[in-house]
Amino acid sequence: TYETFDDAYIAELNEIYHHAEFFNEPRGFSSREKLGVHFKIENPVQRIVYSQTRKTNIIFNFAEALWYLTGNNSLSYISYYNKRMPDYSMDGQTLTGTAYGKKLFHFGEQNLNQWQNVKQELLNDADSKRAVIQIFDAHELTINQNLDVSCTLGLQFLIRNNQLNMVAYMRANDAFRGIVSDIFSFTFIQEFMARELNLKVGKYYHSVGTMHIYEPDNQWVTHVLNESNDQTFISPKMPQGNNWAMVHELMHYEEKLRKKELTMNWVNIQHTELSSYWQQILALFSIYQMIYYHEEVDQVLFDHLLPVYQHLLLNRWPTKMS
Ligand code: 5HM
Repeated sequence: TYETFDDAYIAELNEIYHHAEFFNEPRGFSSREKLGVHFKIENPVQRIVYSQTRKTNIIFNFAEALWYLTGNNSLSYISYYNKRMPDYSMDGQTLTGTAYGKKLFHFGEQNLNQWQNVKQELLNDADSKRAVIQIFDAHELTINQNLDVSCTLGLQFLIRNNQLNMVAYMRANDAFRGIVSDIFSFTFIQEFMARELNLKVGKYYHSVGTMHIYEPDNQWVTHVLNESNDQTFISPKMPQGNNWAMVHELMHYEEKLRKKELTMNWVNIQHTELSSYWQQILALFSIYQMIYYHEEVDQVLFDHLLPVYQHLLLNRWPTKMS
């Protein structure tokens, strides 16, 4: 049990690195692993990894979580935020396994909206143990040379003591890289569902078949583990209630920013209908447009970010933010 994801990340990384059970080469990639890893996070709203050497990309984290919530599987969207994504695409247009949003809102041939189904299940029976969103699809193993097989099997929501708990089940999780964005996104989804159902956010449980570290990351991993990290930050809570209108408006601006059809300063952002929690994310996307298109970062916009986001941007892009 850990209080925050930051605590869990360092402890579990240390455990896999120093006490691996197996050294092997799945699909030819040397790695060390532990099987059947489970842990609990008491406060899933605190979902950011602060390590100075790991250098969390908070903008990618939000972009990916929102990619899931919009049901989108487009490669052009997500590769704008992460240059490595095209490596996993079979057709150069979409992602099949990693695009969990498509699974959440348009699962399989029947195009099932699992979000609505799970929400309805929880409204019908608050004690339900059936509120599962399925992600891995048996079809994925039938595709020859599949580059992108979902690592996540499913997400289970459980209301207990009026709190929304969630269990994420993964067949495989990269304990150094993938986990940073996976737990960010899954706990974001948990919080989003909790706010929508007007419940408190409960605990988050992470359950993984194989948790591993790839050998080329070993040196970087040791730097992260040797770092003394005594900085603590608080990340903000999502507003209570239904946040869908906020997401739709935010993503309307996101698309224009990404395609460079619009630029936004702090005054423009304040004039949107977004509440301050969502304005902060829009400000991050606006700053990312400046980073991506090699423009000078707007200092006024940066100055209006929450301290936690300022810290993460300074740590990740020190020369851009000065
Ligand atoms: O050979 P395999 O399909 O398991 O390779 C996928 C790799 O990406 C694994 O190391 C898996 O743990 C990592 N991964 C992750 O950690 C992949 C995805 C995409 O679904 C993810 N987290 N979300």
